[in-house]
Amino acid sequence: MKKIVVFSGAGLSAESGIPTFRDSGGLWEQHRIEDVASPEGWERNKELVLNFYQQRYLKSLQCRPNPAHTAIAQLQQSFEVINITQNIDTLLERAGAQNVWHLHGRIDYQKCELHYSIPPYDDSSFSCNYRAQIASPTKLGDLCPKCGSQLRPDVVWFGEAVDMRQEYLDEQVETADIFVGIGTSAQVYPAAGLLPLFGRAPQKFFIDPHPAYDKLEDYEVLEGTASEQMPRLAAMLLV
Ligand code: BJW
Repeated sequence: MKKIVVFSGAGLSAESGIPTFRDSGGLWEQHRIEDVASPEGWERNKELVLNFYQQRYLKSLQCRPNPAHTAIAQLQQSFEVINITQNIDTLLERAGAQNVWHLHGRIDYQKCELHYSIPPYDDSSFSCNYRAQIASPTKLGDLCPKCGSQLRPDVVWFGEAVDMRQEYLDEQVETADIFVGIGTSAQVYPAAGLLPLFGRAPQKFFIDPHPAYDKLEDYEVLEGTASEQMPRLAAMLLV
């Protein structure tokens, strides 16, 4: 089976009703990154941060996978499909995608606020490794059952380590037959650093209505929204 690696950003879920970050009207126009997406913001005002993620958790429950998520899952009929996503929503999984690696965490998990990690990200590198799926949003006063510290959303804020699992990612880079980048401004590192690595894949596509990634010379750029272009691409690949 040929292998397709799909690297996604917020644009993949935009048409499901989940706002992007940097588009006009995006999340970072309405919230200060240093208040809601940094360890310093968390130390200053945990309730504000928890409210921000509570709203996003509840919103994500109302949203449904769009035709792009479904098309990506359908590719599994004929390909090995690896999803590497920057998104914290679980719409790919809800569409039926089986291999999904969340670089920036998951909205439906919580972890201990002491869950700081440094490479190589094995259990020994965590001060407290408590992490669990949630059925309701984390609130101030919800404490870690292991160490008694405040619980927080299982997401990666600026200045925090991204779990890159280098060996796993290197393997995907080396073995990808087809690479699809979709709905990302490619501004946030180290995630965006994967794009040049996947430039080695024999066939490459990039889907975005306003592609901002600046090394697209040898990509087939499908300019348009995820739900327009991804089903078309999947139909073409599945023939
Ligand atoms: C559509 C569409 C439709 C719209 N269809 N498409 C190297 C150089 C410079 C800086 C750095 C560097 N390396 C690290 C840094 C610092 C920093 C960074 O990258 N800063 C840059 C902004 C300059 N990175 C970090 O701090 C990272 N950590 C780190 O480096 O740690 C080092 C360390 C090592 C060891 C020990 C300790 C520390 C962490 C980054 C964490 C990012 N977190 C966030 C929040 C996650 C939780 C949450 O969701 O709240 O992740 S920020 C936000 O940006 C979120 C996203 O995953 C990420 C990427 O955004 P994305 O997905 O690209 O969205 P947008 O909005 O930017 O773009 C949307 C795109 O969709 C656009 O192109 C639209 O056109 C398109 N679109 N509608 C298809 N319908």
